[in-house]
Amino acid sequence: MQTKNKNKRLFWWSVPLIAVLGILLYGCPSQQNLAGSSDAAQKVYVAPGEHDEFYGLFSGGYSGQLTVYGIPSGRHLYTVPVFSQAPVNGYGYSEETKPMLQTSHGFIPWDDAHHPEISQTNGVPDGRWVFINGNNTPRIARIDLSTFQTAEIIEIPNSAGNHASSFVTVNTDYVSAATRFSIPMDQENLENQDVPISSYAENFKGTLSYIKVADDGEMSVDFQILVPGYNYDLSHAGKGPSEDWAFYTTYNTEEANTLLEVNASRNDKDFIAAVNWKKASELAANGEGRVVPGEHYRNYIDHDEQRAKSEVIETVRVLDPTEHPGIIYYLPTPKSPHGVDVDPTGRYIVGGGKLSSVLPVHSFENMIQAIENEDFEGEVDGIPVLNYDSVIQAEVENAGIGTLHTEFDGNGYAYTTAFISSEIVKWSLETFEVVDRIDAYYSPGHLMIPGGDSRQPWGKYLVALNKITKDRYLPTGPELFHSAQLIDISGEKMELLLDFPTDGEPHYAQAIPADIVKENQVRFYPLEDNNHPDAVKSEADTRIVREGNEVHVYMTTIRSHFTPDNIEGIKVGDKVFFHVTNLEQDWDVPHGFAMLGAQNAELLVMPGETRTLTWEPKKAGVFPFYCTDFCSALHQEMQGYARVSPEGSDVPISYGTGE
Ligand SMILES: [Cu+2]
Repeated sequence: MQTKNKNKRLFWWSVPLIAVLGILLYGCPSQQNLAGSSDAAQKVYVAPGEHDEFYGLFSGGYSGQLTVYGIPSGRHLYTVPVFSQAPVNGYGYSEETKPMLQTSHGFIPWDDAHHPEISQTNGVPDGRWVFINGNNTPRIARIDLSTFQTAEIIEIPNSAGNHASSFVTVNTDYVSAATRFSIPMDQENLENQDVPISSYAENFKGTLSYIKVADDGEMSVDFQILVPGYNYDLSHAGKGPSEDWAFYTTYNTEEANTLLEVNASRNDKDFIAAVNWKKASELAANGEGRVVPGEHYRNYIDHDEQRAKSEVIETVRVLDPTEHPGIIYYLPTPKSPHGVDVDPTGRYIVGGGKLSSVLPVHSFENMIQAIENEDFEGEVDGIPVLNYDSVIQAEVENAGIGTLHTEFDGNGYAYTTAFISSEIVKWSLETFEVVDRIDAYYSPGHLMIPGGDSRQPWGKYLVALNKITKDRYLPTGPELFHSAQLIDISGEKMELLLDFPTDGEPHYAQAIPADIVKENQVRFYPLEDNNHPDAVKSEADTRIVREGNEVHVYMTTIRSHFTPDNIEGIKVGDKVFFHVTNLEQDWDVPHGFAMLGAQNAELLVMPGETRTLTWEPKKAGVFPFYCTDFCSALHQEMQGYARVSPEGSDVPISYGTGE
C-alpha cells in the first residue's frame, strides 16, 4: 500500500519558492513510498503473448521523436522517427526520407518534440493520426497510426519556439500552434527584423497559427492571428458549448527580453487568450486579413511512390485583431500560467498556476456573458481584457505548489500536477475542492489520462510524466532516462502501480484503447502498389546503370540474398546510389543494408518498400555489404561485395548473383 509522508509535504510547503527550486536543482529527498502490493503488480501484469489495453503515445522531447508504450505494462513498443534522423531505420538518412527534414532554414537533423495529440471526431480521439510539434524550428508533424510512420511535416512561418501546439479542434478541422518566443516583425510584411533586442516592447510580436487538416490529413497553414509580444505557452481547443473556441496561456506579459525568470514573473496576472477560431476561419475563408511573405516547407510522403517530397509555400494569411474585433479576448489568469485545459463538458477552462497559490478555473458561460456585457477591465493592442471576477468560476485551494497541467477522468474529477510539491492532486468539478492527492517521484510536468483532454475520457489510468528521476532506477552515470508513473484512478483513492523509464523527455503523452488502432495496422506494402521510380519488382530486373560519375544499383533483397551480390566497376570519385527493394510480402520481414565505409551507413527496408543509400567511396579495394536485420537462419549468409577501383581505371561495370 501507498503510505503518505506528511512530513515531507509540510517540509515542501513551508519553504519559500526559491529555496524549493534550489532543492530541486541540488537534490531531492529520497522517496519513502513504493508501490509494493501484489495487487499493484497484478494490475500492470500483461502476460507473455498478451497485449496491452492502451497504446501510449509519448513525446520524445529533446530526441525529437514519438515513443510508443503499452499501457499498463509500460513496455516500450516502438519509436516513431519524426523531427530527428533515426539510426534505427534510416529515417532522415535514406534519400526517400531526407525531404521530411527540410525547412526554410535548410536540412535540420534534430529537433525537440513536445505535445502529441490524437486526431478527434466529435471531440473523441479516433486513432487516425497523431500530431506532434517541432518546438525549436516551428513545425507540426502528422503521424499515420496505420503505419506508425510520419506522413507529413509542415513548417510554421512567423513563429519561434512552437510550444503551444499541437492541439486539435473537435473534428480535427484544425491543428493550432502558437509562438513561445515572440520575434521582431516589420509592420508591412511581418518579416523577422535586424533590430536591437532591447526594442522588444516596441517591435516584437507573436502569432497564433491555424493549420487546416483536410479529410485525407493533408495540412496547410490556413491563417495566423497577430498577437502582442508575449510568450504563448500552451493551448487547448474547446469542446461542446466551447467547441468554436481555443485557449492559449501567456506569460511574459511584462514583455521582458532578458532574465525572464525574474522579469517575466512580476505581473500579478497574465492572460489566457480565448480565440473564436470558427469566426476567424470564416474571416480567412472570405479573404479577410492580408497575405504576407511567409516561406515555409510542407514535406509529405507520396503514398504512390512511397517516398517523401517537399513543396515550398511562399505566403501566409494574417488576421490582425484590431481590424477584426471579436476573434480574441484575454482572460486575466494568475500568475505565469502554464497549461490550459478544458474539461470534458467544455464548460470549464483550467489554467495551470505555475507561480500561483490557487488553481484558477474559468467558466466559458461566464466568459460569453462578460463578452456580451462588454465587461472589460481594459484592452491590449485592440484585444479586450475581460474582468477576472466576471469570468472566474472557482479558485481551487490547496491544489499543490507549482500547478502545471490538468486532465479529466470523465467521472466529474480533475487531476492536476504540482511540480514543486511533486504530487498529483485530484479535485471535484462540482465542489472545486481537493479530494485526494498522491506523491509523484519526482516533479511531474504533464500528466495523461487516456482521452483525458477529450470529450470522453476512458479514465482508469493516469500517467505522471516526471521531470526528475534521481534514484528511481539503477544509476546510469550522469544521464538518466526520465520517468513515468502509472497510477490507478479507478477508485476513490489514487494508487501508484508502476514506474517505467522513458526515452528522451516525454513532455506530454496521449493514450487510446488498443482496439481502435490495432485492427488498422499495415503489415507490409504490396509490391504491385510500389510505384517508386527506382523500384525493381523482380530479381530479373536488377541492374546497374552508370551516368557519368553516378552509379545506380537497382537491387533486391529476399531471404537470404541480395541481387546483385557481386558488383564491380565502381571507381573512387563515383557517387553510388543503392536503390534497394525488399521483395518480401510478409509481415515483420525487413531487410537491412549496410556498406562498409558508406557515410550514411545503413538502411532498413520494409517488405515491399524501396529505400536508397548513397555512398561516395574514398578508397580503392573490395568492400563487403550485408543485411543488418536478422531475417532467417541463413541471415549471416546474406552478404555481398562491391569492388572499388582507383579513379580513372577502366574496370567495366559488371554484377551478378550466383555466378
Ligand atoms: Cu536479411
